[in-house]
Amino acid sequence: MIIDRAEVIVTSPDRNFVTLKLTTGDGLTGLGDATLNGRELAVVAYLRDHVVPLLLGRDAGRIEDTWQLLYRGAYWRRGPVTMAAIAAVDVALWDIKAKAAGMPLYQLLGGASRTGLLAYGHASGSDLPELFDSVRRHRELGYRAIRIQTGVPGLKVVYGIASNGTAEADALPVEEDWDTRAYLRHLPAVFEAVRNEFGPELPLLHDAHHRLTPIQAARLGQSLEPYDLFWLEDCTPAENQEALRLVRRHTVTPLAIGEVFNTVFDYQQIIREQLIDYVRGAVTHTGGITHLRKVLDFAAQYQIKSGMHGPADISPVGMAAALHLGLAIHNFGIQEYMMHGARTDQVFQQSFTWSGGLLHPGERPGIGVELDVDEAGKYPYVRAYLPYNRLADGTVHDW
Ligand code: CS2
Ligand code: MG
Repeated sequence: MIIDRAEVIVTSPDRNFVTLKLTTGDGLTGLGDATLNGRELAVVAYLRDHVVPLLLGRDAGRIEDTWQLLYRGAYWRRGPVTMAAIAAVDVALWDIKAKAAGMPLYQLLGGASRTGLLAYGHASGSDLPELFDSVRRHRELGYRAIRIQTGVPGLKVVYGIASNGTAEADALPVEEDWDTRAYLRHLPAVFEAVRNEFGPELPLLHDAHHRLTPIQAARLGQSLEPYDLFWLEDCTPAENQEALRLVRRHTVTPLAIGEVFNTVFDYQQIIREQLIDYVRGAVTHTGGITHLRKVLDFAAQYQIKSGMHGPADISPVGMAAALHLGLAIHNFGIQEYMMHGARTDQVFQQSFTWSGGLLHPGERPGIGVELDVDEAGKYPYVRAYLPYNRLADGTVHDW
């Protein structure tokens, strides 16, 4: 099982995806997702220029050793670009190992701890009727848990609508507007209306997307308590971990954090002090199966569960890796699941199933995803950025 080919494939069927494909001398292939939304080509360069030369000739079976070599051997540690590249190598190696064993990856990770993974989707609308329609559509699609995002009176856009970025060759980031006080006034009434319409059973989630100060987050968590949220996500910018102590003192609304984290070190304080309830890390952005598993095992000691990031900018390869890990661990909480577009599903042939609101990675050996290189070649990279926010006075704000 010597690695003798490593290709970095960039394709943009519905949006940009970066995939690492490793091939061994005996013909086994493994895929890893290296997509970093809006910064895709930085990971491509890191892989092609710095990582691929280290992989050729190595034993594909030595997953932990390869991980440590790429992490420690670089000297410059952590960071989203590095960790996305390491994640892609790691998942590709697990894919190869599981194929060599003739097993779906979750079996190598310890076997299934459940029959399927509860998943949530994104409902959004600029006003209540639009939001209710979106919730109903998600329920028709089978979702048994739903994230609620809504327009705020006076603001131009609704955060939470999936976008593929601006698909023009010379695209620049879109500017959005933000007003925290208007948002805090508006949101509790939205959740009250959703609860009245859809009843007490439906698990509801909300993402504040790093926009609040600690005291604003504390107030929001408190004001949403009557509506029994499954979680409030990214209530404050995650860099300031101590901020969560203040939030926790004031609210029992469960908190989810971590989609922009890359390593266990980012979680050290918030797990040890039990400042969160769900770990939002994605396999793709947290150093792969090898590293995210360590984060989740650490979290398990504190009854903190997984809530892996699963937006459409994580490719089907990254999603498949998440499903195998989520099926195997004991402390699975929920999986975010936004369906990919039809072109993406043609480029990436997948084995996962979606039934009764539950995801399952399927029984194909490996992670269960194959990349159709000819299809991928039809969709070249398109420059695309995430949007950013400005307040009414022009100040740049967290998006
Ligand atoms: C969001 C994401 O899914 C989520 O919770 O926060 O849509 C996020 O904005 C994007 O994945 C960024 O790439
Ligand atoms: Mg989020």
